Amino acid sequence: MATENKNLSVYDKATVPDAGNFRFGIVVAEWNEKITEGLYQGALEALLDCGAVEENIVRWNVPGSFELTFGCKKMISSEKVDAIIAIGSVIQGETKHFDFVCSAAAQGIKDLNVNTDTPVIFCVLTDNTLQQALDRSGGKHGNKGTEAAIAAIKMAALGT
Ligand code: DLZ
Repeated sequence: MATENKNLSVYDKATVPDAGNFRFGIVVAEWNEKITEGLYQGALEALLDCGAVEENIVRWNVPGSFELTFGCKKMISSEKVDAIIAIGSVIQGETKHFDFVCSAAAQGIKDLNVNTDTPVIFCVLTDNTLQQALDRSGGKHGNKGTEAAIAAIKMAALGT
């Protein structure tokens, strides 16, 4: 199904493992704060809806999406979490920064998934406009944070 036709907030709870036994990390980039806070709320609500306990959800902030990899890496080494959701929003501007930040975040998070035993979910919106980001962080296309939370629960449960 094409991304623009998919509502990111829709999930079938019957297919999601109980999140009650897991501890989750959420690393949130402060750039484009309105968007990343919307993503965070979507992720938090879905984790709680699927049985996660609030005390078992730890949140850290980092300045921008470029710093998500380091934030997640430090969280893996200092907090005992079963899965991490990396939240960011990169919006195309006038400069080539967009390409560098997107590719650094994607590559960095991919590397963590290859090199560590803690799954890190890529909840980074990469949009051309602010409106597209709003549409996917609690707007007309739902919330990518919700989708990321369901992925985090499924990955935490993998192999248990
Ligand atoms: C510098 C920058 C720019 C231009 N755009 C974004 C963005 O759209 N989203 C985002 O999360 N971060 C952006 N940043 C900041 C970088 O991620 C990073 O925080 C700085 O370059 C400092 O390393």
